[in-house]
Amino acid sequence: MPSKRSVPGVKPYNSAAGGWGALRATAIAVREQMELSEAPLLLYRTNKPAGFDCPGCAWPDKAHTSTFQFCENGAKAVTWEATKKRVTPEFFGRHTVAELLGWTDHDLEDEGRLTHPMAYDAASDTYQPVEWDEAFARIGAVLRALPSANAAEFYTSGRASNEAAFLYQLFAREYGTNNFPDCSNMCHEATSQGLPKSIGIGKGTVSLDDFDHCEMIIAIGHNPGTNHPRMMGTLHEVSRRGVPIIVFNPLKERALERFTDPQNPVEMASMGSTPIASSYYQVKVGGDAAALKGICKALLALNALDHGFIAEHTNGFAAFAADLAATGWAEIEAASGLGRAALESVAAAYAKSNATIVSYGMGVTQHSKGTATVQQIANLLLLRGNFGKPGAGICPLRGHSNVQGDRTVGINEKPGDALLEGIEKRFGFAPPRAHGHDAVAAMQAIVAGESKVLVALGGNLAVAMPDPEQCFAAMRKLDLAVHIATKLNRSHLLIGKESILLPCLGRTELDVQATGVQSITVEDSMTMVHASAGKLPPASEHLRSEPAIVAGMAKATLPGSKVDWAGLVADYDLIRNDIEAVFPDFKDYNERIRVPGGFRLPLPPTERVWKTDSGKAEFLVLAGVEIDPPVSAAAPFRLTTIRSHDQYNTTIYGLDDRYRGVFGRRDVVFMNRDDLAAQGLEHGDVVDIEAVLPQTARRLSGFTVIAYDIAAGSVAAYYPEANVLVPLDYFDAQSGTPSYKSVPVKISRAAA
Ligand SMILES: Nc1nc2c(c(=O)[nH]1)N[C@H]1C(S)=C(S)[C@@H](COP(=O)(O)OP(=O)(O)OC[C@H]3O[C@@H](n4cnc5c(=O)[nH]c(N)nc54)[C@H](O)[C@@H]3O)O[C@H]1N2
Ligand SMILES: Nc1nc2c(c(=O)[nH]1)N[C@H]1C(S)=C(S)[C@@H](COP(=O)(O)OP(=O)(O)OC[C@H]3O[C@@H](n4cnc5c(=O)[nH]c(N)nc54)[C@H](O)[C@@H]3O)O[C@H]1N2
Ligand SMILES: [Mo]
Repeated sequence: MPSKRSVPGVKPYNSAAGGWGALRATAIAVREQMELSEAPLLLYRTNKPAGFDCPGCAWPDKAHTSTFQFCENGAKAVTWEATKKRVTPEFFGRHTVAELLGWTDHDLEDEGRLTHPMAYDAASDTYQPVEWDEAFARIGAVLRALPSANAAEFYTSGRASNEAAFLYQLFAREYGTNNFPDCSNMCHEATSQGLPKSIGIGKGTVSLDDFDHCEMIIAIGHNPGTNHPRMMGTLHEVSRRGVPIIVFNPLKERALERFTDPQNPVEMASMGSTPIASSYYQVKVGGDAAALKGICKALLALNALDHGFIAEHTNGFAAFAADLAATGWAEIEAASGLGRAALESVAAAYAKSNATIVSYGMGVTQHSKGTATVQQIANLLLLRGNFGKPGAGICPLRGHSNVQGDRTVGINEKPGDALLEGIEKRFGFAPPRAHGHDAVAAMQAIVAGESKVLVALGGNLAVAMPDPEQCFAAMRKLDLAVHIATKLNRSHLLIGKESILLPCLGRTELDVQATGVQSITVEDSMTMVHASAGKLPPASEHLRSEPAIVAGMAKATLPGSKVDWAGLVADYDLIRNDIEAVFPDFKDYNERIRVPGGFRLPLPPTERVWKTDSGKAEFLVLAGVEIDPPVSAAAPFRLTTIRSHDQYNTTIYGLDDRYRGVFGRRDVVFMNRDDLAAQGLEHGDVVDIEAVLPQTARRLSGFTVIAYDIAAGSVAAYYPEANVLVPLDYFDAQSGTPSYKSVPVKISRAAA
């Protein structure tokens, strides 16, 4: 949308996504972080059978044969880790923690890779080098002195391998707690909690092959051009097959409109592109459940159901249909922002498709009723039997590259009996049974002064969570924080009594242990488990692998441990044998990961087997259409928080958001042109954004409002800058996921 007023750093982007711009950005990422000579080989090894798994996203690759070199945001993730820049003890000697706290998130991480274990020294307000054994001994001493193991929190960010995550949960459970806050709690927990009740497993059911056979895709609330870049190749192929792709997204996202595949020589040479969405519905923020109910209601009216499937495989249809009958079109239209005719046309197209995939991301999960909304997607698919047949199924787009695997191997604050019994049988200790903390509960326990130690296997918890004011203050109340990390971030600088930074190997790096070179394994969004082995020399000789660091902490904490920590670290095959013993689904684990592409874990719904209480798939009713607290005259807009093209969660690679036409800045709020006019505002005005919720007042000042093609009544700003507007206790009660994408706000011209 062109505007007459020129706003610094805002310039409409008129091309297709991908294409030469993506190649140019890849080259810049390589140049800024690496020596050019190494980069081509490194990018070539990404997602190859003998190479390493891209830490950028969890989208699978066909037998790991992709020409990954062309994935712009994958290249950013890889080069950011494989950078030549270093954060050494000398760096920490030169900068106090107080000074570093004044740096931006981008500047902190851009200093490069951590090289040495460090411990905070209060007298000088600096991190000082420490020997590994001394660090482990200190961690062990503090953990052993805690009055209860439940006063410690063991956070996992989803880059950790299956091997690291398995050892980590084993350590925490032998120590005595199920406190496993996890990045998944901020992300796809609505999927993990919602889908088991619907279809018996909290994971997606499609495989890449299904995209070759589908007759329709409905894509809800995800931005693959930025966040699942390798999915663009798949969508490009599907679109060229003539398959309808129906998008629900409040913002016009360029990659969902049209895309030039850098791997397509003809498109590249001719400056051509392929349309992606066949229809693009700008649903209101938080309006997806209403839209889904509308499509289901229209489908019932068309009588285009798979009655045989419903009768044989499902429960609860009558109650579901009754609720739809009682839900009026007026309320559906008001909540979704979409007209009845539009939703009826989606239903008509859906009725014609014999195999439909619904994909979705954070636009669905990060709402007060995210779990129930995920279940509405399952309902829609069940109506036409879209499980257990080629080309059909549900496709949650996972976040971190191994977040799904971490959960599979035991990072779970509410462990089931099978897991607990499996551990007891294999290792001979009785793990705790009481449920532990998820991410919000962990932070609340730290705020309350009940939890005193935080161990973080990766991530940037305090910045990723809602409400930095509370979370930052909470971190400063800890007796001890331990951060296992590749790069420096703000969570490391929020220091209580003691803080220890343990630098680890990344995916790209060679991992050599006592028995030789090791590989790790990960599980992608489609439940494929495969090996990953880095080849680069480690960023520093002092780095240790994540499994080795976890084992080091465990040995120092648990003198009488039943686990042979040193033996497991010497040979990761032995860790995989233990995983297989605890989780029978990993049968022949070591043999099967030696096959290129790895293997698929069982997914019962693909065989129309439903591991629910009833043994059937369940239609689950979401009463009403509002999934979030309603907006009001006092707070007429609903704010969603999103990722720019140049960031990976809290890692800010750069300040551009190319496809949305924002350059060199992140202090903007996207708003519909009519809404701007109605507020008496103009494109480029400086505004204050105020969250209006029963909790304390929150304000973000000095943001620039820009006119954007976004649904009326919806506004968007970047995460993590906008996290100050999200209260810590504002979350989906069923899954604990913060409602990051649903803050009622008012927007007013900034006071002069
Ligand atoms: N390059 C890169 N890759 C990443 C990440 C990254 O930060 N950078 N993060 C990784 C992680 S951990 C995750 S979880 C995923 C995140 O991947 P996505 O789910 O794609 O992430 P978001 O940017 O949070 O939001 C996605 C989309 O939801 C839309 N949206 C917002 N609110 C709503 C709503 O109420 N309804 C609907 N229908 N849509 C809405 C936004 O306009 C945006 O297009 O990506 C992973 N991959
Ligand atoms: N407002 C708002 N907030 C959100 C979201 C949102 O959409 N809106 N999204 C949420 C989501 S989906 C997620 S997943 C969370 C993300 O939360 P986290 O996973 O906690 O955050 P990241 O930014 O991915 O973590 C970055 C840090 O991980 C470390 N790191 C990188 N690679 C490795 C590695 O290989 N090993 C180890 N040990 N450390 C490594 C680096 O030190 C880096 O600084 O944020 C959530 N917060
Ligand atoms: Mo995520």
